Amino acid sequence: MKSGITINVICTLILAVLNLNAYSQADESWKPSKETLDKLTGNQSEFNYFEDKVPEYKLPGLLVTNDGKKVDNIEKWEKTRRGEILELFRTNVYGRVPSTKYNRSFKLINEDKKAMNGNATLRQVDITIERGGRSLDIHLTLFVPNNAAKPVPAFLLIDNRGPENTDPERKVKSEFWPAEEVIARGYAIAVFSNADVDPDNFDDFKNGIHGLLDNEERKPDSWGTIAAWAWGASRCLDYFETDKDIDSKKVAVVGHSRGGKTALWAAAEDQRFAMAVSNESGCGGAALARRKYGETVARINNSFPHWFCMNYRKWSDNEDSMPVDMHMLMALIAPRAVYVSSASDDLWADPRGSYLSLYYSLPVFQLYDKKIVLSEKMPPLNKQVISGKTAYHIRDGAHNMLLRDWNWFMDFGDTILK
Ligand code: GTR
Repeated sequence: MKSGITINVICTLILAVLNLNAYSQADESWKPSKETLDKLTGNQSEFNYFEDKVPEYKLPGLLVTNDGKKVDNIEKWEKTRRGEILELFRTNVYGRVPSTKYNRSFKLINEDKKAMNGNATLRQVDITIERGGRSLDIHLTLFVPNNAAKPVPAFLLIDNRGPENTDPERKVKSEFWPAEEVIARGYAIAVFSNADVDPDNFDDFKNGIHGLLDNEERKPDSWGTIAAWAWGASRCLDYFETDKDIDSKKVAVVGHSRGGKTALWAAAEDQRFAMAVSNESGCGGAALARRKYGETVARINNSFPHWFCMNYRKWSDNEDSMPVDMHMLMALIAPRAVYVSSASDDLWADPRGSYLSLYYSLPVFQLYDKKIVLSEKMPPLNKQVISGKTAYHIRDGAHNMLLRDWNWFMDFGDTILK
């Protein structure tokens, strides 16, 4: 009898320990698996993927003006520092949109009030940008839920993958733009192709919107292709302002990878966006440049010479002299909402550096809401972290944007946009 009790107690203890382990393992801070590291570093990669090889760095001050004055309230942030940082990003990273005048018009090309088996209304709208007899069309596809009180909040995807992910007829479905699932949760979902605004190749800025709006010779701070795509997202928002079914004050701009870099810049430049979602955006997006982990500034300038302004090349192998780092880009979105997400195998995009960028931007979010706090520790795998207007997750798996990511975006959206 006695030994029965002892065995019971031992079993209970073992179970408790196992349980504890299961719990603590699930909640452990994410770090790259050995397998992933081996795969990436097997051939002696020229890029760093090891946390202990990240150099020491000092981030530029968020809350000190260019002439050294302390910024300790919302007024000083909004009147002085925010504008300074925005200018620093225009000059040194993405470039400046020209002030060229143009005409903009919207044309409803197709409407189907019984799309998605009657669950949604489809609208296809051409946004025409015209100047001096030449023009360019941004083709916007929009689904609005039929069974939801209007106006509804919306997710707008900057699509960098191609039309097979965004079929308006819904014959082909893709998790990259999971329209049915977003509609089921009471949001409108929209998309435009980045290539409509500017083709994703280096042609000396002759084609796309650059060819239409650039006047003079290009300058070191003339807009690059990411700035052009971000500008395109704002033109879609112009349309939403005219569509009575859409709550244009509650639009989240979403992007993956190069699109994720663009989503952050779009929300920084255009304060009408209520939220930015930056999925696996990495270098030139969410990831802190000074960590030099995965993709570097030199590498991105070499591989994609059209994405940034020419001044950005000054920071190739010279990240520590750059007057900004990406925590300042996050801060430009405050007090609006920002979602950063990563994938566990996608070390190229530096998950840790992307999270830290959000973390180091918090002093600005906290000017508006002291209750916003995140731990400096990396969040666990597959567990969303939300604090006020900031959110993060790291999903297991490869570089991609999946329904699982979207579900987390919408969970956060429910706390911000509804
Ligand atoms: C990669 C690039 C990344 C990222 C990615 C993508 O080749 O190095 O910065 O933007 O493309 O957009 O899929």
